Amino acid sequence: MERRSFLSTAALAVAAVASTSSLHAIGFEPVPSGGKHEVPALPYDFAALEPHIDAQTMQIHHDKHHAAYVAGLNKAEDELAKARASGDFSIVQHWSRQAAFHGGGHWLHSMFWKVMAPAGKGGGGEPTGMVASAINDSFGSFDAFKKQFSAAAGSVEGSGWALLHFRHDDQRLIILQAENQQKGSSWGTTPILGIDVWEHAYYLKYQNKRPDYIAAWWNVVNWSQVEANLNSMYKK
Ligand code: MN3
Repeated sequence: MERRSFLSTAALAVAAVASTSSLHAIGFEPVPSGGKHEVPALPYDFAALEPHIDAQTMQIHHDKHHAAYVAGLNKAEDELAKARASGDFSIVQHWSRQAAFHGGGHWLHSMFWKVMAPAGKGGGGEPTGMVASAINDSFGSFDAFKKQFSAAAGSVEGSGWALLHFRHDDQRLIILQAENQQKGSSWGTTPILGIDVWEHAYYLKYQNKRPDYIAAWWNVVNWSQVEANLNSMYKK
């Protein structure tokens, strides 16, 4: 549990109030004690999100990009363990940054796969119940939320994410950007929904038309999973 708690804190920068079980619920796969991080299986086929996200993009994104973040996180943690063993911390800054970048990538992609589902079969539409209430409370309306989130996604400079976070201290929802996999995030918040706007997430199908990809992505948002993610935030 100590290792798991450390990993949660270091890689995810979540508030102490978020329990390990709640992190697991939103995509974080705890590693066995002493084990390595692993790429989680997609909960659907590569082609399941067609026509909104094409199969080739999904395959490369999951099997190559996500796998590289997992490898990078494992590498960074190995190197930090070596540094502790040798007492040589001369490049601890490098590996700390690598742990944040690759750890952020691993965690965000693990969430990303789960908050999507085939259009019309769990994906798309509008949230109901507690998610609809939380969005209305925090943004005024679903339409206002959707516009702000789309604008945030469209305006990420370079590679990154738009993320809907649960803020633990006042239990409100906020929208933040994350450049790369980690920069621009805040403290005491946990993402419960996010869209990857790295070019690798859309370029094969949409080329430079990021707004078209964002508009299509709403058709595959799995609001039931977002509700599960939000619900897990309230459990201590
Ligand atoms: Mn990506």
